[in-house]
Amino acid sequence: MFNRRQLLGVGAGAALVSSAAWSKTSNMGLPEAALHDSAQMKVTPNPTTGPDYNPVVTLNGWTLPFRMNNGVKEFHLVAEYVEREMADGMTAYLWGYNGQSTGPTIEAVEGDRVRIFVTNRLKEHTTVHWHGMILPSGMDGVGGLSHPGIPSGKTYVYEYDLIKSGTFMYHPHGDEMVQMAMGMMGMFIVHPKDPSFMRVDRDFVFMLNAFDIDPGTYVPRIMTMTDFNLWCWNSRIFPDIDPLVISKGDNVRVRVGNLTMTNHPIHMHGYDFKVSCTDGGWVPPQAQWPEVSIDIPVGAMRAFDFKADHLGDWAIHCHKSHHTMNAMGHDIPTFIGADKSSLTKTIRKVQPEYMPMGTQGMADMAEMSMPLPDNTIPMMAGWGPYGPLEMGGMFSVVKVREGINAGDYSDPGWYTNPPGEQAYEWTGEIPDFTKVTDANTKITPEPAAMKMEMKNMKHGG
Ligand SMILES: [Cu+2]
Repeated sequence: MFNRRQLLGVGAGAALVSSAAWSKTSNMGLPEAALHDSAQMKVTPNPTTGPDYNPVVTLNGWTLPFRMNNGVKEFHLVAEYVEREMADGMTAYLWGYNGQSTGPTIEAVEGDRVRIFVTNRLKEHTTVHWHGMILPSGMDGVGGLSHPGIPSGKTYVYEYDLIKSGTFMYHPHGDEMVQMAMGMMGMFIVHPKDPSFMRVDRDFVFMLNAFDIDPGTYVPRIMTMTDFNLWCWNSRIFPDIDPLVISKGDNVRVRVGNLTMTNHPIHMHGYDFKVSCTDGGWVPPQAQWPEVSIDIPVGAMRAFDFKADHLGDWAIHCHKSHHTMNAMGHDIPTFIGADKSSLTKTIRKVQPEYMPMGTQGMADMAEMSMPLPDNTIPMMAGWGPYGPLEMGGMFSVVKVREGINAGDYSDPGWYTNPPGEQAYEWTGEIPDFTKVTDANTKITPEPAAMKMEMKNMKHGG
């Protein structure tokens, strides 16, 4: 424990350092705290100062503007309470930065000196940790270790040199469990100083995050550890995650950060791709390895690159199938193969419209619009050109088209498959299926292990 003298000593030292820093930074006052209060994607124009780079595109997000002050790139992050439309019909009361959760993407260039003002508008202290960055220990943002927590209402200044390019994140390291469960996080992209190094035409970025919000409520349950019901990209769920719009022939990068409490194997259809960047930095071209799914570990970032040679609408999603569902209760009994006919008769005596569901699978849940509580969306949602997609959560569509202008990310609609390039129904003769047993009417045989156990019980074993 600290004694009073040590506390005073630390306080006095900190005050000295901050007043020296202040004399360097005060001449322009605080930079404007830019605000973005919707989930509308905002495309960042190319830089007009410093080395050229191709700005990233944040799905359902935006990039925080900066100003130059004597050669230092200055940003202003505001930690605050926000409302996030997670999908049409579902809003959450979260904590975030500059109007939204997830927070804005910060973009800068290798070699930049950045000065990031962090204003705390929460009612408890916070900090910002710059995840993956190589920086001075006192700038690392671990409350109580690197510096005191930023008290409510105060502004702290983080200032350091960006000595390496790559894909990074930021998040609080003060009451971290609560503040991250409430949605405080964002991506930090550092572009290479050499504009031609690892350059791509389209550079998408999103954060994997998760919430547990009961249907009809607005505030996440912060004590949930694994059993979340909303699996998000940038605090957004399918069908309202932006598509990844690409012009045929583009070189494309997708960068993903994971601040959930489990790993997510992100799978993209129609392509193989190469892993180009990890938490630690760029993967040299000769060491890049091909994948069609890339596991994003907890607290990690991965980027993968591909050349968009294949036209079409290609699904991109987490391959844990429960993570492409919305607002799903996980303690629903399984009805596969169950005979609900007598139960249905009983229920229909009091509720004539009752429909038995789930005995042949759960696809019927996506086709029927059932009454829902306010402020939630169905667990399987989204309609495509050929019917329900039966997806939710961590799912979007990569849309590769001919001749999309650089900088245009607007949704081109659904892909029209050329003649002869779509699965079709067989209309010739089909064999007689009457002798084939319907698996769902068969009584499931008791597994051997269960039989053994029952036998043991009978024998008192
Ligand atoms: Cu997942």
